[in-house]
Amino acid sequence: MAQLVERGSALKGRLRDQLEEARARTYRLLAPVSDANLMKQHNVLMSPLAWDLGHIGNFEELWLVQRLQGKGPSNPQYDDIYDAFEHPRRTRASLPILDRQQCRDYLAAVRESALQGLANADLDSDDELVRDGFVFNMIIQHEYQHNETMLATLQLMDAPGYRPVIPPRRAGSLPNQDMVLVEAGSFIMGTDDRSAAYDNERPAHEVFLPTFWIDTAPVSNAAYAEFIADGGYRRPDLYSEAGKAWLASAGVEAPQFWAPHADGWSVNRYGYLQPLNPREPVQHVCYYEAEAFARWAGKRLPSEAEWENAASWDPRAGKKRLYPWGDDPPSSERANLDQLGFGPMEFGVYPDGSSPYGCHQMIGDVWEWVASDFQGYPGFRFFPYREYSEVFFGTEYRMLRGGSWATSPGVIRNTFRNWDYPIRRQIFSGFRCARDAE
Ligand code: AVJ
Ligand code: FE
Repeated sequence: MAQLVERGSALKGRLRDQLEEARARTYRLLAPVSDANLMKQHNVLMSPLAWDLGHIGNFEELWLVQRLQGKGPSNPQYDDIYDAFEHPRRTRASLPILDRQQCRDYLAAVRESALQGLANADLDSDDELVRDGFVFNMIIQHEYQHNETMLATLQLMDAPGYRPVIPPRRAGSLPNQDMVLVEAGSFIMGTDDRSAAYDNERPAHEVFLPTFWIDTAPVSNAAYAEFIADGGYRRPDLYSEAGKAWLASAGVEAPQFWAPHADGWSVNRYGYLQPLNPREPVQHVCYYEAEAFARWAGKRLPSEAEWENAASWDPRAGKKRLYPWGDDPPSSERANLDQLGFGPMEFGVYPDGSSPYGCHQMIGDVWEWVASDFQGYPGFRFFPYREYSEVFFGTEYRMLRGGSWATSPGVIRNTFRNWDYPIRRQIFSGFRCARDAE
């Protein structure tokens, strides 16, 4: 019993620290943003940043104050304004959202009560909402996910709206386009973890996959520029039917934020032009561009199961890993995560981050489009609310795996599933390719 109690209080300490750390990150990201820019809708695809901020607080209130402690709403209007389903992103600027100071006060009041809820919670209880800290982990991960959404919004602001301090980068190399062979066999997809994993990652289940090849690295800017030079945007035959329709209507000829100049490409990062780095993974491509590149290269996109197998399965041990390198949490030696690098890293800088199959940079740098739509795993049960995953199941979305530089280490793992419309490019999305074995 003593051990259980100690485990409980150590876990509570960790949850409290992470709640505070997520909040500190939120405010750090928003600190350089003017009050006017915080309230403004910078792009129809994104919320005003102040909406994200208020929504972070309201989501915490709904779960850690109202649901967990049975308290009434601090202001019923907030539960409406910050309901993502009631108000699509493009309409959020016309809502009576709270300004910076009002948000600060609201979030602080909610947090005070939430921490009281944590102090009183029985993390060993039979209630699966609180057992092992599930609902607290959910709130922490929710704030991290909105941090990434805010980073996408910040990038869509006109200069001089946001000037990130970009840390020096380690020098990598130009990736070769090597592939590794994954022999036919079964692996365990998903997880049964009930403390941090989302409902859509569960349950763990066996999946058989025929032999396939997969790229050891995400597709580089260099390779992608070759695809463009070879007419990648002028050859509808490379695109799927849906991809052709996208190509015809989108009127684009490069990834989002690329700008042509006399002898090559620049990229617009946070409103400032930089030379395109050929050694970095390509980012800001939509699913259809990824699909077309793969066809051009004589390859295809991996399925979700192939991606997870290549990232997580240790065939010699017959065991699954939480991260490509093992079960240790991410560190800056192994993956480019954490939201403050403001871009992907060059190839080869994470030799210790590769998976047992030898795939690099599967976690961090860029989200990787995979050729699957969003379905629940066999035996899926929504928990704790249908609107996290279940309402998005179907063929409208495509999956993304592995997280990006803008993802927090606290909300990424081999089993984590992200999804978006296949036309979306403002997210930090790239891809790697796969191929059937002959
Ligand atoms: C998992 C990234 C698709 O942003 O719509 C945030 C995460 N869910 N608040 C989204 C989420 C509720 C979600 N994605
Ligand atoms: Fe949300």
